[in-house]
Amino acid sequence: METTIWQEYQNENVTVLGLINTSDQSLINNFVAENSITFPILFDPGSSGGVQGGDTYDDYYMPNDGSPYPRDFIVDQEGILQYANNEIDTEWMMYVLNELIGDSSEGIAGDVNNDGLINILDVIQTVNIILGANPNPTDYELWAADMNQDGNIDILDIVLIVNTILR
Ligand SMILES: [Ca+2]
Ligand SMILES: [Ca+2]
Repeated sequence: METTIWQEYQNENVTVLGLINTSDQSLINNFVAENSITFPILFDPGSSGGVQGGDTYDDYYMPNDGSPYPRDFIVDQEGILQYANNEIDTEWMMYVLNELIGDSSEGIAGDVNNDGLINILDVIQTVNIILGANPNPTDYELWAADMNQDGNIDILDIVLIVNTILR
């Protein structure tokens, strides 16, 4: 969590919060020190003080056959839960995060329909966005169509996509 998620994504407006189900500050301090954690760790009100229970723990409880591994959740920009797991799966977490932040490494600028090729279909998709024929373009489509990354999708981007095709 520290290295794979927090170190990699903190500059992508991703916030990592730990929530430990104890109100015992020394337990939290030990955990932070032992694991070299730099993201914020909150404690769970309602815990009796040992590592058990707590208001948030109870609200988000997911059975996991007694595994000591904690639960991981990803909440999107709208406050909607997009991921919940009671086993560690950083690959899956990275996939979800990349989808949410529209990580450019997941696609090619100009490949608006995300089929791995830049061709006339992408020009058509971009024209559709400009003309409003695609009234709800996805974050990925908006990113891929904005070839010059100026925040607008317009004829300049079409020219750049066509240039890429003709190159
Ligand atoms: Ca394409
Ligand atoms: Ca543009």
